Amino acid sequence: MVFAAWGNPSGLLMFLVCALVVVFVTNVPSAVAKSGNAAPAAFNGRNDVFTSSFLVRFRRSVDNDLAGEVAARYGFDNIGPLVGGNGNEYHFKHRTLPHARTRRSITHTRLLKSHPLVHTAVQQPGFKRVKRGLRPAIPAIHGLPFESTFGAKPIGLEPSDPYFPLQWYLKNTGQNGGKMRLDLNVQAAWDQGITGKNVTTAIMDDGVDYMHPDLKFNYNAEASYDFSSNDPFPYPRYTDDWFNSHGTRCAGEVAAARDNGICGVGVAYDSKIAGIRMLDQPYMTDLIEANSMGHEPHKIHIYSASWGPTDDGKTVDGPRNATMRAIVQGVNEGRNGLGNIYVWASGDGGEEDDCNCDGYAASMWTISINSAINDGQNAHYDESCSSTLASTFSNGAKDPNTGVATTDLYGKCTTTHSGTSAAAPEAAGVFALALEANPSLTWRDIQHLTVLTSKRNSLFDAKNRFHWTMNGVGLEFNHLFGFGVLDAGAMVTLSKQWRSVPARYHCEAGEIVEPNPIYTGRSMFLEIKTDSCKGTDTEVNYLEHVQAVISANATRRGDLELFLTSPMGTRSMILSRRANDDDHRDGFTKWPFMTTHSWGEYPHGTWKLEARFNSPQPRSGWLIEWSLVLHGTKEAPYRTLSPASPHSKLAIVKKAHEDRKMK
Ligand SMILES: *[C@@H]1O[C@H](CO)[C@@H](O)[C@H](O)[C@H]1NC(C)=O
Ligand SMILES: *[C@@H]1O[C@H](CO)[C@@H](O)[C@H](O)[C@H]1NC(C)=O
Ligand SMILES: *[C@@H]1O[C@H](CO)[C@@H](O)[C@H](O)[C@H]1NC(C)=O
Ligand SMILES: [Ca+2]
Ligand SMILES: [Ca+2]
Repeated sequence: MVFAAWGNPSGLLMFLVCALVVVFVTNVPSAVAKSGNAAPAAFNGRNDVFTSSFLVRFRRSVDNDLAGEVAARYGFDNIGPLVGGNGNEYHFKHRTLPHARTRRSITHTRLLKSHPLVHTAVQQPGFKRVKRGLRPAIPAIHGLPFESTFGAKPIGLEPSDPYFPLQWYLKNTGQNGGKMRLDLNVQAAWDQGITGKNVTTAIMDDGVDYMHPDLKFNYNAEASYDFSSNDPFPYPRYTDDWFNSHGTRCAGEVAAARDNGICGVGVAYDSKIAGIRMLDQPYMTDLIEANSMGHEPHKIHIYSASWGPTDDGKTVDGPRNATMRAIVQGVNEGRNGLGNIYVWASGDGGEEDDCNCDGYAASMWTISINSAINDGQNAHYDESCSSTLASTFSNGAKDPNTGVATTDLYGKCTTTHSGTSAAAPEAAGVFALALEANPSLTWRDIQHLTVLTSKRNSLFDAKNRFHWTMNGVGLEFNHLFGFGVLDAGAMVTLSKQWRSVPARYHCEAGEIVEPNPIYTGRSMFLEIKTDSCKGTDTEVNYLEHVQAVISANATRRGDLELFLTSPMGTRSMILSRRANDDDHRDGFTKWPFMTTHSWGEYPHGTWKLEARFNSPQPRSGWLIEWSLVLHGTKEAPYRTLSPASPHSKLAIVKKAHEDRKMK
């Protein structure tokens, strides 16, 4: 057994970046999450190219005009300041360099650096970010009958919109072979008069058809922007295969209008949507991602993303420097200090992929959402991972036309939206309802509310691999679905009486920096014994997220599996087999594997890490480094809340917390 050395893990293994190797220093916000100390990720993917975009860092803060003059002198356009750059950092784009080339342009970098005000200039790598979901179908012309009942929205009455009966994810009556009452339980929220008023969700995607008659009155133009073509109009680019319908479909799920005789309704049909167009360009850059995620953080409450690194089951990629900084800033300072809510689609790589290898989905600062279909199974394209917090719905089981019914390009409606793409915006809509019910909820309150009010309902693993399991404080979780399906009614009810949870701390609980070999046929175990920083400023007694930051390599990375077991006995699969991942060189470098499964648990004691190969072939590898980071509170959360029923999750966790204190 190897026990952890105490102390600071930094500085031990900072090393070269080669191809997909990721130098990912764990991102640990300070106690009250105020200082935004993003320890950034630095990595270049093997397939990266170099774009015509440059990050220019000035020696001092400069205004936009001065930056523009400097840009113009060397043949660049000044795209504008970088979010989080304090007026020192600007995004320049060269006027004639090609979109993408395989080599850096030293000449252009040197030119920029020759200016006395310029400190550094970094040509931006371009990388791939893909929309989740299947290729869009061009909608048929639908001639659905409907009777309009304009006017008041009396309690208990269903929306009259023609597609509402098809929106089984809002109200499942068993239509199309679905399971009755397996839905988001939105009517129970609407019946409390909560419909998303005064809440804005940004759809970070390929644009939004903001002239769509079912969206235009809920469009928040002031909070919208087009970062793909640098103008205030995030309208989707036309293609004849409707490739750019993704954002419009996602927008309708959140905020399509009610009782107007058009399409269906959004989960939060009185809320606003902002369009942030940032996909649909030759290459993604860190600067575009960063500016998108940090756009108007006081006007935008929720950011919804249904895209990410390629779901090929072999990519290990995540947010890069500027993007990481923008997310941390959004969480710490956005919404006037309450923190922006980032909702993330967990991924469509199916069982071949693991969303813990997607640094956006696996981040503690995003809420990663998986999907279920209308009879309670997971969808075949769902990825699983221990960082998923909860689930919503994607398509129907049998009929491809029973996807998510929502708005489509050019004023149309669709019934075929699907993928975890379709799931994330539903969650954004539910969170918009919670924020109307209680506008002072913080980003962490939303996560706690999600854990406490999501339901197992009738969700199950179609292949019977992952079962519902109780964690150490009685919370049921499933590796596929997180804590279950969102329940809008329950979330709104609990939001109303919610008091913000106590301050959050991060405790560096221990680390093992010593290579340990792993061989086929035999599990390798490591242990870290921790008092979770007892008696220090960062004592954690009630867990939220847990990160195992790991460096490892293997003769075949995809055959490596990792499990983390908490002192209370909860076993999280933090890395599953990825059949397509044949990497034998890069391994993982300080990769922050995250689990939500120990939520609410007491972290003192021994944490076990198990590494093994899942392969009939002989494999070998090294677990090079493991550090354990615990996030949570010193004080018990939920103390002021009174559970509605002794069987509620809130009651169960509160009792578990009280019972432990008695001991
Ligand atoms: C990202 O940040 C790290 C650490 O601060 C730095 O070493 C690296 O060069 C940065 N990468 C880029 C592309 O700026
Ligand atoms: C709506 O939200 C804004 C800021 O997000 C706030 O200033 C305003 O008071 C809110 N209005 C209502 C009616 O709640
Ligand atoms: C894997 O890590 C071990 C231990 O650090 C090292 O000796 C070995 O060279 C690494 N293998 C590869 C392929 O990088
Ligand atoms: Ca409508
Ligand atoms: Ca993935």
